[in-house]
Amino acid sequence: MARLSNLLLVVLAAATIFCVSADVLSYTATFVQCVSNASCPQGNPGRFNRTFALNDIVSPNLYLMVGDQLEFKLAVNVSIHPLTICQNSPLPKFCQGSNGTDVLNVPITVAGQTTSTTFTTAGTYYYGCNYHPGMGATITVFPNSVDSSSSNRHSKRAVAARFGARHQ
Ligand SMILES: [Cu+2]
Repeated sequence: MARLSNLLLVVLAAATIFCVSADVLSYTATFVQCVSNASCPQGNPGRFNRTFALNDIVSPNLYLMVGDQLEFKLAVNVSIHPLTICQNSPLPKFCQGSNGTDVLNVPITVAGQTTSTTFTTAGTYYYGCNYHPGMGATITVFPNSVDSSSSNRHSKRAVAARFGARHQ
């Protein structure tokens, strides 16, 4: 019986640590003007000169920790620009043409829609338009190491906060 309660304590402690370390980073996404070879992401088609903005910041790179959930809330209709989160996308595609196992969320096109993904592995990921290149940016997911509660983790968080993420 004592052994069982010890096990329960360990499980509870692990769950608590996980809850503390994992965040939901929620962004409101819009689709805005950008300037070719300046504020537009690499590869952006000149005929559009538009890209996604997250919390009014033009296509920011995002920084997350393993276990974090990334959530996009679309505030505008983007019928021909499905907002997608993906992996294995060569630059400057930012998810253009991604399908199958490379798409990590349900792409969204209608104002009011929400979509998300939870990152379980460290690495480089992307978000952007599923149909066109250069309409997104990179997502860097850092390993959630034992010492991740150190200043290193806080500095990564500070970077994320600078880009207006709302931590829940
Ligand atoms: Cu597009």
